[in-house]
Amino acid sequence: MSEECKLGMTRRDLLGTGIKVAAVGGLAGMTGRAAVVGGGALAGAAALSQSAEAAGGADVPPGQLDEYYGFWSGGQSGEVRVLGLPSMRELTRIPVFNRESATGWGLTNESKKILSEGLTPETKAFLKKQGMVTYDHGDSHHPRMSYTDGAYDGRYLYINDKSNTRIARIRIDIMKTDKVLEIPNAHAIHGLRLQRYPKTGYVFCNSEMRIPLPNDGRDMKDPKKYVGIFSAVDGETMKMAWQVKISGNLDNCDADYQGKYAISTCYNSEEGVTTAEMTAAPADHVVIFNIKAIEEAVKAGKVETIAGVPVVDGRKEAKSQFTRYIPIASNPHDANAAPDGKHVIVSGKLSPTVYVIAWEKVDELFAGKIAEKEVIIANPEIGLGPLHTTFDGRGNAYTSVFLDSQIVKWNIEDAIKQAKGEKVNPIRQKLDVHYQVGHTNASMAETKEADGKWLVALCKFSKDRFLNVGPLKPENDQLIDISGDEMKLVHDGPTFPEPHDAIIVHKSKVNPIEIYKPNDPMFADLHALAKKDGITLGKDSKVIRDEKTKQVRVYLVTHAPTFSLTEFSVKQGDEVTIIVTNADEVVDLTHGLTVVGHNVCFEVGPQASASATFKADRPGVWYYYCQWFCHALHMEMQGRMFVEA
Ligand code: CUK
Ligand code: CUA
Ligand code: CA
Repeated sequence: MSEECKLGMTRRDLLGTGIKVAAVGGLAGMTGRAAVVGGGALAGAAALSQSAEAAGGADVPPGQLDEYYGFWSGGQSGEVRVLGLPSMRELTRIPVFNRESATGWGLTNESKKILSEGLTPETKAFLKKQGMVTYDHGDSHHPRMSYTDGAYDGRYLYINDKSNTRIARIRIDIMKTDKVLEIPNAHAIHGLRLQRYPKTGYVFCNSEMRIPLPNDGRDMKDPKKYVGIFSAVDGETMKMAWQVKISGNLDNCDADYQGKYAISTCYNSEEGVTTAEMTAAPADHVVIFNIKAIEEAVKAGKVETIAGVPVVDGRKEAKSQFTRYIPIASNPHDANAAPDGKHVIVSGKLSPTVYVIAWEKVDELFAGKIAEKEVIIANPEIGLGPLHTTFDGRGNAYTSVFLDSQIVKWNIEDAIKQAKGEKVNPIRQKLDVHYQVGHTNASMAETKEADGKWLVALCKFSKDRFLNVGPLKPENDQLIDISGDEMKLVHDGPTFPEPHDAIIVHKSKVNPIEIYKPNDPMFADLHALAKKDGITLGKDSKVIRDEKTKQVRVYLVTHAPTFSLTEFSVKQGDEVTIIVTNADEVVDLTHGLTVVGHNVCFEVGPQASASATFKADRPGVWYYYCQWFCHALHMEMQGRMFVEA
């Protein structure tokens, strides 16, 4: 490493070294462009200040930082997006269940390992037959950040994949996915929420579809024999903790602030398999899970073990101490725990109402003192198609109403008073959104530190709000200022399909590092490999070829703007692994490795290591280059691989 490349030196400093300032102009243009994405390009200072006024403080002028992070589900894109709020500028994307070209997610050996090691043996065998090591896509819905005592602790973000029955964990310190787990015995993980107290703790996830257990060809035509499953995963180890068999299916879920209960909604108590069957009954239910009772049964070994997971029977007919079934009008959608720690709101969907459930009544229910329906202490009418509810920490709830295309603000205490017969109207305001809103979430509302400043409405359709981009239209994530008495719409944000859900986290909770630690567990395998090869990762460059196995390992080290080896040779038919370590200790000085024509392309951040393996089967000269703008001489950062026939 050169003298100037010391820690603390900025990327801009580095870009200027040994090159005329004019060459840096391109980079200034680049950062300028990035600042506009999603934030609405504003022409001139006058437009800026006018807009800031109209935006009610939502405008974040160039050069200023946002106050909140937004973690957005990427829906069927399978990723997580990170936004700054209130500007709604997109800051980064975190590949999770998808393949990602820029970072090499799903291409590098390290990411392939993360994506495959948590799959069940049956899935691994199935994928192998397809010539794959993991799935190439995911359908992510619910991003949630880890808690300690009901507040965000900034360690992890978890998210589900409905399409392939997985969950994933993202490390907030580096904003990368570090674990992916397939949930056995389940089918399509939809609802995902976290244990809030004492900490996360469990990741609760719902199997949305019911299947025969085991799902091996038996009982296929007999849906009455299918089983619904609720799962708890240990969020630290990302291993299965336990599962509960339930009646009906499960949609969304949440957990309380005391660490006693989880709750899931069910739209298919009918246990039907067609829309007509699933909507036939006038009522469905929510299931409340007694965590302590389940833990005790697991500890005492009073479980069935299915696919290695301890499973208890919480079905209705089992009349167990594990679950209670609360009747709710037909096809409810979400259950959202209020930051007051006392209430959880279930949204009716087909019913125009929401249900207020009191956690302390749930204590009484499990103690056998009251009947199921008595845990519901209010049932205010909200509007047509209530789906999700969020909170401002001042006693108000905000429910997204899909059919009416509105966010409805209402007061929880007034709803309870109304239910007791008092003449009060809990509805505070109905605000039109554009259009057909799904999830809504407010700043810090998933925690006891809900601060009631901003709310997003994730609208499923944008219709006339944006320029036409063909048949596939963007969705519309709208930002609403909820800090005053009245909700004010301040921003329209077009998004690629399909953010189901998002959380808004104060920046004080999110503290990523700037430069990788070379001994990060992410690179442990590569350190071990290098040691076996008798070299030090990140110091030595070497080409090692095993004549017997025809395996080649090429260790490259990068120092802007060069690779430590500018050529190496392999033989046709060799299995080549290229390991790259970025030795630069400069903030934002990312390099990459692309091998032309070989499906190799990945990112290597400062002090990171990464690798990819391929078969060298095409004789000739193949260039490799750094695809990440790293230096004024970035274009020149390249080398040649000779594949000898
Ligand atoms: S679900 Cu998509 S709008 Cu998956 Cu949380 Cu309600
Ligand atoms: Cu290194 Cu571009
Ligand atoms: Ca139903």
